[in-house]
Amino acid sequence: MAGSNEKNLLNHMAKLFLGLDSSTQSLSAVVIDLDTRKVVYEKSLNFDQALPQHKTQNGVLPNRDPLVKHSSPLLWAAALDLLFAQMKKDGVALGNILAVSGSGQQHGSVYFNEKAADVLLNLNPKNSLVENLDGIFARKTSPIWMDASTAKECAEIRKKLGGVKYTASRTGSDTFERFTGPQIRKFYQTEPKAYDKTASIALVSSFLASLLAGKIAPIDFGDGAGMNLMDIRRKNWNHDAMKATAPSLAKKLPLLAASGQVIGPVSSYFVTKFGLNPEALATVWTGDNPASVIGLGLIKPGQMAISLGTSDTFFGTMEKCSTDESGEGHVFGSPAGGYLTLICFKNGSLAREKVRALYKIPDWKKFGELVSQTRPGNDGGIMLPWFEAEIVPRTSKPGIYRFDLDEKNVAANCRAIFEAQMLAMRLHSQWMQVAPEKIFVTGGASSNPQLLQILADVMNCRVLRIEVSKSAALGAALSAAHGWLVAANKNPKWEKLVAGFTAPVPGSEIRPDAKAARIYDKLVEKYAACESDVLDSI
Ligand code: XUL
Repeated sequence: MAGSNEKNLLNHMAKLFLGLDSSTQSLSAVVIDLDTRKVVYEKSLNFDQALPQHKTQNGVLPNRDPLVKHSSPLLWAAALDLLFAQMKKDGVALGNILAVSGSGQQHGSVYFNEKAADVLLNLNPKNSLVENLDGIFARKTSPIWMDASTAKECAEIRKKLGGVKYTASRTGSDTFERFTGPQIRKFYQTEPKAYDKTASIALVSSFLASLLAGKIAPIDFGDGAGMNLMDIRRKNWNHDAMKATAPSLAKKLPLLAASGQVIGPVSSYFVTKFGLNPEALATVWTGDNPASVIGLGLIKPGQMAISLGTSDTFFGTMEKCSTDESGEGHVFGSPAGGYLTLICFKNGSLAREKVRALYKIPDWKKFGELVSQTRPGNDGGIMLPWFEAEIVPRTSKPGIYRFDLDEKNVAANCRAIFEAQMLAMRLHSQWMQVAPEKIFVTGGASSNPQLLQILADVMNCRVLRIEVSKSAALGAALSAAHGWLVAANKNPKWEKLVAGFTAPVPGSEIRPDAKAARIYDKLVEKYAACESDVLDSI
């Protein structure tokens, strides 16, 4: 428990808000006290460990096709039950929670049949969520953001919409394999009968919001923009995109709404079973990246952050909607209004972990020490660490490529993977045209000072660590508070709301080294040439 602040939990006047985050590998909860501006509780539950009966590996169901990555909506529902039970056991004052919001891994989709609405309305607290939800899905599993099996559907939709530039300017992004529209098209083409039986399509975020609200929840403008189906400027479902994707889609998509908007009181399932207040509000959820923008306090345009998580993402707040003509980056709606810009690299932590495992390095401290034994620029050694099909640059063929880099040199390979990841980030973020004076960094690998120095040097920018291990769940809790204040006509200001929750770690600032920065100015060109060579040859 953060700070073991029992007083806050027991204080009956406390204004508590719950934020949940259903990520690729875990479900997390953060409870905040708005008056004391403190996180009073946080907990994470790892899917593979807590729910082994669902047979996931790192949150993904095994599949013979390396491009297919699905997970299970029942796993996410079971995790929700388990986490609420844990919060009750830990003495969280669930009766004092005024509103709940959440975030989910983006793009993943859930397919309800016509029974779902009724079942959601009548969730029986005597049974588990898994038992309650039996028979409400038109598709058993959910394609998630790691899926790369829809290249054909992407090409078809892009063509119908008039090419990369038009698709991006209309929906915020070019078509991407993991985006929900191409995934829906594949489902419609490969399982037309099951598609016909689909009454409503949810994202991971809106699926879990539906359980909490006891009714089909809206999709928000942040997560909705990750579907290639929403008009990014008008923030409504785009007719041409729906038509290019699958028939009768307009009937199957829920409403669009702002995240944090009140859906209604929480379902009585959670009141009876776990002691939530019957007046607590269920609100609209968003994607994990939009929620992190709030959790990290990136409210002002131009504020940028890097999250070193399962995927590495580079994102920030943008005033006007400006899309990437080359089609690599994305624009999503921001929960704080306006827009957020993002690029996503699939080979983040999992790739770093693979290198660590490959060279049998016992822990990240040792990994960092090995990096210190090498020089910035790695004497020209470069690695392309595409352990999984990569999103940026786009390739459906996994592979590890080394240039002027000896496979047996352990220390050089440790430096090489992180240098490659940061060089890719620098190269592929040029379209954003942002020149931040500082970058906030978060996520598991951000506790490693050697890696942060590489980041500062490659980006030639000051780097500050924000120690919010659960930035998405915190952002969701703040979103719940925002929604509750709006509903109470309190006219909340985002800047005031996030203040105090998200200060950078004191003394964590890392400054770029001018000499190293010059080395990377050159190396980025070699890195770009290596990328092009490999992409041309595979
Ligand atoms: C963003 C993306 C990932 C997931 C990870 O577009 O696909 O960052 O949201 O959960």
